[in-house]
Amino acid sequence: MIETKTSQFAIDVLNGLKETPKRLPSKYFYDKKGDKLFQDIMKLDEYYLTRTEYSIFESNKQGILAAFSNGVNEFNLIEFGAGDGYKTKVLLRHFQEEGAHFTYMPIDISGNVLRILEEALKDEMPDLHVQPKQNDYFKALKDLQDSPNRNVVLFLGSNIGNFTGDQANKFLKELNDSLNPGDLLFIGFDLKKNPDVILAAYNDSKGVTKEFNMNLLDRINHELDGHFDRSKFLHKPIYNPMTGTTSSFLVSTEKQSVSVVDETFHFEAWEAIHMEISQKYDQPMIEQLAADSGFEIVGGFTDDKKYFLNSVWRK
Ligand code: AVJ
Repeated sequence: MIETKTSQFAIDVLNGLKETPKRLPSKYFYDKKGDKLFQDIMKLDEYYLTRTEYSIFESNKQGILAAFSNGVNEFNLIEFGAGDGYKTKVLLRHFQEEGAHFTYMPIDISGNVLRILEEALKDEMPDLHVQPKQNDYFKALKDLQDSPNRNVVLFLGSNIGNFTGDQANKFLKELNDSLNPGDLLFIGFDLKKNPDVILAAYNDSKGVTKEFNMNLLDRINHELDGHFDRSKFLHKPIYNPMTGTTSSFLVSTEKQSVSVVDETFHFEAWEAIHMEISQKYDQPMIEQLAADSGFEIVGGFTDDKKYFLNSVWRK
């Protein structure tokens, strides 16, 4: 399908390529092929994030339920960007076994993802109360401000890491505005660690992450009548231990012109396109983020190696 010049995807891609330095928004990685590639990334030996967060849930499911249900009879468990629910199911299963009163509300922009998840849950946990919401995250939350139950928002997988500091602040402030006092945010942070471990997660030996980045060029070619030749770009991730930012770039190996929709973009040899950031955090950064957005940190769960942290925030 060729989209029109006025689709949000077209606007964001054209604007990004006009900027200096050039950039492409990583949120567009996730088309059908991109979803599949991210599933593959999560299974890579080098990609420790998913496995680590899963193990945190396995080891702390009792403590996590205690944090969520503390002082209330019933809660809404709202997940931003639920995906296939692989990690969340550990919690859902445990909460059910413990007889907790809650409704699971996965939110996603993609109705497709939600339908697949709902079917799987019906099969695996027939007694679970599931209320999927196909909506913008904040619009879905606004409806829940009238709920008598505590809202507990899950924002897992270090998805916050794709935001710049300013974007994360804005997002968390808006989230805080959409909650009631006493509501909780359960948020996953990938922590600063040995830079070699971090870099390997974004520069895997099988080249799946490279494919994940290159796929956006293919998507632009298919959907926006683009003419990127991926053999003329290198995938280059870097990690800055000072700032905790992993950045990934596609670097043009030669001087070239690439047309997209009806515009032409010039690349100098070795000019880079900024593709994605994956922010790594330390304790002071997390405390700052919580304070700036009006939350109080009331708990946290980590793994033995302190690779990842699931932090519990209260409005
Ligand atoms: C989905 C944002 C958590 O940044 O680690 C994985 C996406 N990018 N490999 C991450 C991603 C390259 C991932 N998040």
